[in-house]
Amino acid sequence: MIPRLALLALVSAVSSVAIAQPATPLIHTPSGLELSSPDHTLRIEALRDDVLRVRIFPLGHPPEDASWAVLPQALNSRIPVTPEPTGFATPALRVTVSPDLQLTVSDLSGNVLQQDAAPVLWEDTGFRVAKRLPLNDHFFGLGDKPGPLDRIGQSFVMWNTDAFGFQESTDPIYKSIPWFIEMHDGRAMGVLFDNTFRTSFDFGHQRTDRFTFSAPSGPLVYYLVFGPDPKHVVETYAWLTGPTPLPPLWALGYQQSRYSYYPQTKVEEIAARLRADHIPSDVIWLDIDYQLKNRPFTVDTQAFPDFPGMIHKLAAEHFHTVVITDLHIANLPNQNYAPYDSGVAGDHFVKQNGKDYVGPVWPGPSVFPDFTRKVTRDWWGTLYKQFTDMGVAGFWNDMNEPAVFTYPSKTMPDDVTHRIEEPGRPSRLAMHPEIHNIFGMENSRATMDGQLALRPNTRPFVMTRASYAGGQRYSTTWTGDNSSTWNHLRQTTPQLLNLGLSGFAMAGADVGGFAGSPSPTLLTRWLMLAAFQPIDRDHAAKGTRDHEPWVDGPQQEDIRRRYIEQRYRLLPYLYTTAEATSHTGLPIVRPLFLEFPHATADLHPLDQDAPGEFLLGHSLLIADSPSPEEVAPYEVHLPPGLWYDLWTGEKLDRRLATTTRDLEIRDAPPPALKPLMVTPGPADLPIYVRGGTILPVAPLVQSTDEKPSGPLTLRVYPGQDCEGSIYQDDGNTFDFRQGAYLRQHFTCTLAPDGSVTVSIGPREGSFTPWWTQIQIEVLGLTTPPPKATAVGQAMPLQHTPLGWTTTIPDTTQPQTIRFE
Ligand code: NBV
Repeated sequence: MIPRLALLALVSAVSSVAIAQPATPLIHTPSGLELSSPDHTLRIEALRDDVLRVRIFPLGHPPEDASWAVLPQALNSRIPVTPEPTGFATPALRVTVSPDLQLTVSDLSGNVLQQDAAPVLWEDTGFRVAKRLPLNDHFFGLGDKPGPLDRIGQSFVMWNTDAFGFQESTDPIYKSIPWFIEMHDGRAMGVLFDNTFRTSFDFGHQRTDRFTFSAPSGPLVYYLVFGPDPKHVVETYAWLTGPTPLPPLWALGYQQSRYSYYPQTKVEEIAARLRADHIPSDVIWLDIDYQLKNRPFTVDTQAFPDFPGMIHKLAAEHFHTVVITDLHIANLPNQNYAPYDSGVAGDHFVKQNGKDYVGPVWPGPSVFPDFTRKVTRDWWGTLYKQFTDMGVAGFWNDMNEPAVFTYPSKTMPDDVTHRIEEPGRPSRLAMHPEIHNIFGMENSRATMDGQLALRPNTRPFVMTRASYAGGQRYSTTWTGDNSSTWNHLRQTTPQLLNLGLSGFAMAGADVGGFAGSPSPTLLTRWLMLAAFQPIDRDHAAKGTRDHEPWVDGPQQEDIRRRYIEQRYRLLPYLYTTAEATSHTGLPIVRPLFLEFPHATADLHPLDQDAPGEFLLGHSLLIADSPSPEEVAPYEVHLPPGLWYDLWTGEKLDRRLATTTRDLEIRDAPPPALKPLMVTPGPADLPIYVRGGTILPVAPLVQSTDEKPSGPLTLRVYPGQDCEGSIYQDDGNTFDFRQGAYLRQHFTCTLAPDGSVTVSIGPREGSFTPWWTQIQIEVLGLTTPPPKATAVGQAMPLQHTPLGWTTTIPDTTQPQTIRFE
């Protein structure tokens, strides 16, 4: 057998000969090139220095220049390139092509970033792209597909599927996000394969020396997004497809759901108990049983005799209500069912053989809106009026793969036709296999746009189950019908991390598990962990045991409450992170490699050693056990640098005489860091704060409607590049766009004499926050500071369990406070 390395060398030698040959028909274009073989044309365009669009199409038949995923401004962006004999260069990349249309992309230092392994394989209407897979390659992304964080060695299919009871090995599940990040030696390259058909991905599963992506039909178009920093790749993906917008603040609160809280008295009882038990909470969810016979946009008035009154009462108790609105409209001609009647009047349903396609779902025989038409989306949006008028706060789009109770396909037949009628793209008919994977995304888009039309100055909250690349623009999401098992608790981490890398920053997994009944300890640990995930929503299937925080008695409830309270105290940090996400596209929860791509000696992603760990924003590291079902010692792999224990304030120096910057110099790989051994008790979850963080913390509230009473605390963890910031606004409207927000930046410096100076920067924006005082709490000081001074005045100092603190009035002006 030829060893793999030798094989790679051989393949590389063969194709470099091919690349060296002059590519006669090569045409240089202002922003790229075009090259034709006897039957196909390769067209490459540089959209930016670091973004290429690659298309290959049958000679003379360029594909439609349109995308459901990529924003028009990105699609139309071009930069001038420098022509070269066998390709071109941008200020970041060098592209070389061979006469058989193979492609090599390098950085300007000559590092090959990606290289075709073979010419494109064409078969009937389909094709396969094959790229070389060097050793030590790692792959991330593809949304919430289950399994380990790193996709290496696996293959996947994109076909949105109602996957009740999915397991780690189940594929496909609900979403299709054909976007992945290849990490090699700490360098990142992203690929968006923008084809909506049933595409396939193989990351060294069939052949260890190749990764491939293929489609049975549709255009061969993909975008290459160069880092080398993985954060830059994720940010650029947001440039291509849009970032997750700023959610309403309440969406970051604790959310209580079940299939189904029913009847009205039960809903009111749950809300009352949450308040009586002082479980901070913001949202109550209503599943399909609030409707009459499962018909979307109806209310079962027997079970809910005063639905609007209930919504108002919940709002008065500071609960936002989210209701489910599935997309299948009951097929009820002549029965005064308005969604059906108005849908038929506007010809809004998808067709089969020229007639409305009818398929069975929850309401029985149902028809399905044609969401690829703008007029249909606009009509769908109007259906929400009765609920928005009542004050329903958010909407839940389930079953939109679309799920249909026909077996074995569990979806619409392939001969269902959709009409694409979309501003900015050619109108035409499309068969279901082309539309299937974007159907759920377009459903959520219609819901979101509908909210914006009905309540133009309220930030919409939509949650969808199915989606496609770019769907984060329209909706938050969750991972569907998971199970109440320890494995599924563990699965939430890689699923939410990969979703975040794939654009969906606002995501959650059913807390406690949907199918089955969690044991008391499983539910407790799930509520503990989910307190640090973007969406914290407890949800359960019909017939399972109760899931609410109080169900297993006061001891368990106390632990659960403590973690939810911690989330609420950290809301200023969480909200500031979410607001940054809405500009940068960086996820709220992050794998370690995203912040520390060079943390290991051989540059493998640190996450591989630490499967229970993730970062919440830039500064907090959650280190759950890889086997949370037992109280047993495990290793915590802290990235290099200084870290502090969130709970005790203990300082952990992981510097080993190097700085993070040193570590990024590839010639000087860091020595392996020794992991920490921890054995947390059943009520403990290790969390660490990155040295150099200023963490904004609020007094506890019972809901985000409540104004915190007391000072804003700035918890200062001295370290390198010490800084922090806070963003605040009314939490609900778009007034921030007119300047009604507050943004403030903080820094700190640690002098060689041990004194710490904290600077509060100028305020940006016109929003008046809840605090009038700022408490500054400094951790990690080895000797107690004799005094604190602000504006030359001595301030009273206090010792807290975590460090030393002083409180100053918030003058709204920049201030400097010294602990010396
Ligand atoms: O609407 C009922 C459920 C819902 O609770 C769940 O979250 C969805 O994923 N829905 C699926 C339909 C039925 C599931 C058995």
